[in-house]
Amino acid sequence: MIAIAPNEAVLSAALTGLTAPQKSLPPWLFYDETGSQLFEQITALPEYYLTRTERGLFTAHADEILALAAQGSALTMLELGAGSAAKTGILLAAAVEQQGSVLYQPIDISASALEEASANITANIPGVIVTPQVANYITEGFTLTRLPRERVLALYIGSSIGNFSPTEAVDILRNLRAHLLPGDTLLLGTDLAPSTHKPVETLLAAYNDAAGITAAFNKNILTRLNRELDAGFSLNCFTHRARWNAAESRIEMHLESRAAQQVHIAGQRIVFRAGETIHTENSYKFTAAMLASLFASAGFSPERTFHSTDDTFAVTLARAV
Ligand code: AVJ
Repeated sequence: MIAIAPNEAVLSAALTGLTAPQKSLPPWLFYDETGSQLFEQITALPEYYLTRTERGLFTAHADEILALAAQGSALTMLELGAGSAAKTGILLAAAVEQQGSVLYQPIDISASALEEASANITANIPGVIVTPQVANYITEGFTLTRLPRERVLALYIGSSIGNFSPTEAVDILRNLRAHLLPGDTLLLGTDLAPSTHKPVETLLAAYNDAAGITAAFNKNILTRLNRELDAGFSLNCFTHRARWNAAESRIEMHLESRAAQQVHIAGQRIVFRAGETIHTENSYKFTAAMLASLFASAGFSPERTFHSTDDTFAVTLARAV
């Protein structure tokens, strides 16, 4: 076998996370080619209501969202964590309808997902000019191209922001805000906290589907570390777990070690007790108060929130102030 120098970001994330008292891995590690494909499969699962609910909101309100964002100007669209950009097509098609053509600047950590997104959009929505950027928008930053007299509509949809703690989320939106001018807008998609009409069971099922796709998505992080860091995890020695953490208002995904075991990464021994977990993801679920505080802290003023008819998911248009 040929030794390939490991990706430094992957190695350092793995060592940092797996040597802490509560072992963890950052969720961006999910999105290698297989992980991005598994996530696409998740978005089509009956239990995973988030994607189809947000798509319904875009279908119902695209024109109103764009009119509010544009205020009579033309728009350019930036998207953080675009992935396959399947839902974005609805907004892009509406923008082409309104202004003839639109510059679309998707950013994603997965090159394969972005290539697919660009090819799909270019083929299916003439009038969209796509300028993809492969980047980890958290650690690397990104560039925004601004055309004369155009306003920017930044998309951060799919409840991607839910992966981050409240302070990290503020930092991400502040950093985005720094790229924008007053009058530009952010469209933020957020999954909502449990309520009388949204039982916790609905949330848990969305992260522990009957077909086992979410379990495969979670375990793929170990497959990736085996491949890229020669880690030697046995996948069947770990169980997928989804938990509701009410105090933090988040779903947590963990990989639970079924037995005492150890692996080695770059010469470092990682020891697991039976029942010990690797915390792989947080998925925050938002209340109105959480949303209000997030926007206020990041320099945005929310102008309109569109709730799904079942009130499980919301998209908010907020203006940079
Ligand atoms: C892409 C972060 C929005 O938290 O719902 C799906 C990722 N994890 N199933 C989410 C995910 C497990 C997803 N986000």
